[in-house]
Amino acid sequence: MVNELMVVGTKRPAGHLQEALDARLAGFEFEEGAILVQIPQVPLDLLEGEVARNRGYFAYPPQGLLYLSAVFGALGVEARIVDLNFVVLEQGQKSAEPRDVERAWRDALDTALEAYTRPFVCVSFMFDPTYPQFRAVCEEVRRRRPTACIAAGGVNATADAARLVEEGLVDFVFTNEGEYSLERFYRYVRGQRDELPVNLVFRDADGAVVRTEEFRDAAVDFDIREQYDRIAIAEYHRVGSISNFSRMNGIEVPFATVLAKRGCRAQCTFCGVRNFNGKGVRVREVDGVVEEMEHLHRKFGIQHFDWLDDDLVFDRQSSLRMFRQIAERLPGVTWAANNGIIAAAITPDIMDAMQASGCIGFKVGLESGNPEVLRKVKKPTSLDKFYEFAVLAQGYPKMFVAVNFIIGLPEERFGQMLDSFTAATRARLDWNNFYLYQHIKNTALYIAYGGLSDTTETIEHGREGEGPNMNPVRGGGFRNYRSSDDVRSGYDVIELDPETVPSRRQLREIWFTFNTVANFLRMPAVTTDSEIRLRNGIRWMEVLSQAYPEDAAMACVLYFLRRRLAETAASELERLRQGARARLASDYWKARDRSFAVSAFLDGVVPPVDPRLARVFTEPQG
Ligand code: B12
Ligand code: SF4
Repeated sequence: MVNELMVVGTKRPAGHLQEALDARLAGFEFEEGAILVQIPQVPLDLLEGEVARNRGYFAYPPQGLLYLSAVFGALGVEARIVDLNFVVLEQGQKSAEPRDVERAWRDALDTALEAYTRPFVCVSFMFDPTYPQFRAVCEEVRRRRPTACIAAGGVNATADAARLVEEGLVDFVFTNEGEYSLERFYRYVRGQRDELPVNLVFRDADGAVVRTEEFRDAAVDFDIREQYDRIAIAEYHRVGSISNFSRMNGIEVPFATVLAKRGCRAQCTFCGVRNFNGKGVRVREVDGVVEEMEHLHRKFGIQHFDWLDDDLVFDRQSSLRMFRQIAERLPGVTWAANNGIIAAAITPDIMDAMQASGCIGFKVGLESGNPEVLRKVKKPTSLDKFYEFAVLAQGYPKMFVAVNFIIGLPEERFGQMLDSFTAATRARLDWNNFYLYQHIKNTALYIAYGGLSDTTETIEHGREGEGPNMNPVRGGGFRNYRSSDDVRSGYDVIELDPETVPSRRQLREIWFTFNTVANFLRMPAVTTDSEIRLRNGIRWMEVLSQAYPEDAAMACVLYFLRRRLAETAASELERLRQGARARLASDYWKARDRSFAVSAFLDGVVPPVDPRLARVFTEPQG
């Protein structure tokens, strides 16, 4: 493996930029030590102790920071990683009182800051909704170490770079991937190179935001094995999960993430990968990837991996080689691909190799069941290819397959959304994620429809969830639901004009109906003949139900599935049934039950689907 960073020629910069940079750098110290910070991913006032104890929040190891810390290592600068998300989740399990949680992360940050007088503080900022946490962390650093240089990087820092420096939250933003940019930055700071750093955004002496040249095609083969010593990698499973897949595997199973490729062959208009990572896909050496996994397995007891790749099976031959090496060198480990695989690229030999190497499940993105929408968003698949894949997947019931749909894309009509519902019920994959479209900065759709951003929503704050990534009512869970006259709900959504572009409030109800029918009333596990599928369905629903302790539909289906498997003692079944009944007692769930009759599951009956909706899909037989 190599840590060698590729160097490109850059024209000698115009004098102003260089002067501005030199003036900005003056007074900062970059050699004493670097503190690399992952910010809390959950808004502190919404952190729930029970969910934290159930490990229902995402606990992703800060993979980007491990890569950066490898660069600091190569540069000879001491670096420490502070994962404030880990700190917050750990504290949330003990006491989720906002005051206690806040004190915990501030203490952890202050302890790291105390180790240096003028550290170089690098803060990762991945998601727009975490801006309040990002801001609070930057302000705390400024307060404690006013002369420290603060830099931000990450997908959202890249998209919002000008704002962050204008607000004075940070001194520099490093856009795009950080390894090469950091190395170039240090060479400049150390006077080893005349050329300006790349991908750097800052303010000049007049307060104007300036940028250095953009570069997006850097090397990807880094050896980050030693960097895992800087985080409590063996402990992440104790504070949260990385996906419903990791939870299905058992919440006591230590997990880690791994990245084999950067970029994606496609360029979907709602996705920022191309703008962030650049064109094409850069593939790591297979040996390096598998050695990293072996290291994690042997040294830290990691048993389960999740890929962070955007295009995991790009380069069929190297993918096959990688899966085969994993099967050979890491027998018994499991893995999942929560970030999704391009369905059209999955061939039978890839499926075989995936299964043999320990894959327990993965997602694929179809996004829409409407051909016009698919073309418009430039999704690299056709409906025919998707259905071909869906048939293939039926032959591999051990791997739990979920498919992603987006509803509410700009200008998407209700009739087109119905096509997605039809595709979901026809494909009969194990689970369907219906996401409400959210504007993501730095994507082709955002650029085209920028003005829409204030009408869109953010997802539910870092809580693990496969279906309700958007709960009908946020913050208060299912407690504060109010029906309203101008929005159709339940099966009445089918009466909407197919040509209409639904409002955001209407979309929530469409989401609820699609989700309830496709994932609960007609979940394939409810009718499947395959025992493995039934067992997987139970595991999936069990872990989902822990992350959504108030959801009555989940509890009713779970009861039904356990009864179907006929392995649960009568007393335990009765306990489940009573639990579901208790969830159904709220006004919210009473209203929902009147629409969808989910409580029929508790009598051992699969609820019928209203014929108005049933006519858009074919009811599964048997
Ligand atoms: C893991 C992951 C998640 C995890 C959370 C990760 C975490 N930290 O907690 C979960 C599953 C929770 C998640 C959720 C979502 N995600 Co996500 N996720 C990812 C994923 C797959 C991997 C991230 C990663 O680790 N990458 C690998 C490391 C090496 O890269 P990195 O973190 O970007 O770090 C590099 C650079 O950014 C930079 N860098 C980072 N910080 C800093 C700091 C400094 C100072 C410097 C110099 C450099 C630097 O250098 C690093 C090394 O090159 C990415 C896709 C991808 N492959 O990156 C999507 C991605 C980040 N997610 C995305 C999206 C859309 C979402 C969701 C909205 C999806 C949804 N509909 O639910 C939600 C939003 C969650 C929220 N809170 O709002 C988008 C982009 C979002 C954006 N802001 O533009 C991405 C890019 C996927 C995509 N295809 O579009 N996600
Ligand atoms: S296939 Fe997935 S990762 Fe690739 S561009 Fe489309 S949405 Fe993004």
